[in-house]
Amino acid sequence: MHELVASVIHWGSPNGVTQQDQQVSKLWDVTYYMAIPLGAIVIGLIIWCVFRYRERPGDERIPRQVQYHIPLEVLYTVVPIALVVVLFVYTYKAEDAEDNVAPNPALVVRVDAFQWGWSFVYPNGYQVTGSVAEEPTIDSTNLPVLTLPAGETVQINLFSEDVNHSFYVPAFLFKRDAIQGINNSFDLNIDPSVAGQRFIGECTQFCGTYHPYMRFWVQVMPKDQFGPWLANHHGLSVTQAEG
Ligand SMILES: [Cu+2]
Repeated sequence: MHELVASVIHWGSPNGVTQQDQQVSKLWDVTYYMAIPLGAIVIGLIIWCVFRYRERPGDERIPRQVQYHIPLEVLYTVVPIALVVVLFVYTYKAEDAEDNVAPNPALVVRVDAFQWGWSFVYPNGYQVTGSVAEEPTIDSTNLPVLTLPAGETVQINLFSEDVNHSFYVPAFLFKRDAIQGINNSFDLNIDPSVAGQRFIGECTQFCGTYHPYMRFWVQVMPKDQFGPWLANHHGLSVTQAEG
């Protein structure tokens, strides 16, 4: 409950935990800093006009008709264009930060989305597959776990085995669609300060009956522990039912 309250009173964008999401966070902030004064001006003008220029009893004059007020027209053309340009620049920067994959990632993980679950495959053959149980429950915490190191470049190669799904981790301020036949790649550099924590992930493309249960955990591991941990799981295959 206190998390819900904190998220409501928190100012600005939620805090992301990856290097890539910094630009997304900035875009979010800029949008709010522009939208709030703009909304205040528009709503303020409406309220002012409604009261100041309302029709009074017995007053049937038509108000003064204004046409071709050049300064006003320039203002309401230039201001929106400027706002859109600013949003475009920040959007471009955010997209760019997410889409640029580093040439030499420290780790590459293949992620397959399917109806209904996830499979995570590591370069040494370690594979985690979690699928929704016969009778899933939304409260389940028994979800497939994607374990990732903090402080290193991790490349995710995202695939779908059937219909369209979407890989979404709210704490990364980022999601990407998983589309059959397409390899969508992206990088994650998770902040070392969140090592040891886990974050919920979910599918955000409606993909059929059990779509809402298609969730997973991202477990963040300190960089030095990750290597030995992964070596320990060499060639292992873990299957679990969630729910
Ligand atoms: Cu899905």
